[in-house]
Parts: sequence; C-alpha cells; structure tokens
Amino acid sequence: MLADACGGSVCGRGRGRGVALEEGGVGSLYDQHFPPLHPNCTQSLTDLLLLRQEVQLKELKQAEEESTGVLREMVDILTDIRGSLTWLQTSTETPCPGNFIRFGGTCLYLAKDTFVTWQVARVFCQDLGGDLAVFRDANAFAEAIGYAKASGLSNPAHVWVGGSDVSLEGEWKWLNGEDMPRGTPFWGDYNYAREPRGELRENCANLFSNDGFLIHDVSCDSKYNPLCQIKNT
Ligand SMILES: [Ca+2]
Repeated sequence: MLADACGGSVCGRGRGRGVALEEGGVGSLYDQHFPPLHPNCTQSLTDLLLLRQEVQLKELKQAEEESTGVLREMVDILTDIRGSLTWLQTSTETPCPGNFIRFGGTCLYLAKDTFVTWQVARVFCQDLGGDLAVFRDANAFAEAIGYAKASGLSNPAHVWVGGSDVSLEGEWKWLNGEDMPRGTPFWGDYNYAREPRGELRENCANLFSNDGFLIHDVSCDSKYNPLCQIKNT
C-alpha cells in the first residue's frame, strides 16, 4: 500500500514544484529536496508505523508469555527439589519412636515376641501409633523382608502385614485402600502353586519365612508376629 501511496509524483516531487525550481526561488529549491508528503502518503506511513508497533507488541506479548511459562516450569522444578530435600532431611534426621527402625519414609517394628490374630495385631500396632505394614513398591517390600530375615524370628515364622481380602474374596487390598500387587516379587508359592490360594478360608496376608518371607494368605485367626509401621515421621 505504501508503494502505491508514496510512489512517483504522488508523494514526492509535486508537478507544480518543477515549475518553482525553474523560477530559481530558494524556498522552491528546498521544497524540491525536502518536499512535503502527500496527505495520502502521510496516512500510509502512519498506518505502517502503527502496524509495526502492533506487530512489536504482539512479539513482546508472545515473549512475555513464553517467559512466564519458563518461570512457571522453574518454580515447579524448585518446588519438587524443595520437597525432595525436605523428605531427605526428615527421613535422615527424625528418629523413629520406641523400637521402630527407619526404612525410607517409614518406621517399621517387628514384634517378634508377640503372637496375636490379624485383627489384634492391628490394634497392637495402632496402640503404638501406627498400623500393620503396607508397601508402596517392590523396594519397600524388599527392605521389609531384609528386616524380617535379620530379626531373629523362630523358624518357621509368620509375620502379619496390612493386607487382606476380607471385604471381598479375591480382591486383595492394603490397609490404605490401594490394591495389593499380585505375583512376583510379592507373593510366594506353596506346593508349587502361586499364592493366594486359600480362597474363603484364608483372608489375611503374612510374610512366610519358609518361602523367603514372601506373602502367603492364611486364616486371620492364626496367631503370628505383627510387623507394625508408622508413616510420614
Ligand atoms: Ca481369601
């Protein structure tokens, strides 16, 4: 649009100014070298400047949005780092109460001299400020097995943990309401058959020493050792 408006004689040298130069006036000479812009051309330049400003504003806005996004990501990362540092600080500095021993973010206590039913084991642990142990993943489970193996339990030994299918046969749940994983590396075997296999007769989970302390289902009325857990300490 600018080329059309400012090209040729429309915006530059007016036709009448050529005549003024021939007459030799200084003012006309000035007008020839610095001719006034045609009103249409002035408008076009104004439009162009406004357009450029608009584009620059859009670019600035886009850059601002991108910067805001980067800053938000940085804040998220810093928040995660702070959470991890807090967890590490808590897990390494906060002692577990009583006979509990720290494993990651939880404290465990295997009461090797206590033999009670699964329900009474829960009450036993609750009186200590926790509940029967549950495991968030295979690593936490492996830590508990290592602890059980090192606890000097009689052989064979059974250790109550916080899992059951009491509410609905076959649907094994941790006490926190999460589904218990099935198969390796959590559940063991008995007579070459994969646990759990006790159906309605066996609804509580225990770690069985004769199978490397892997989980077996047994009758909830059996009297075994509680593995208590206190979380988030
Ligand atoms: Ca069952």
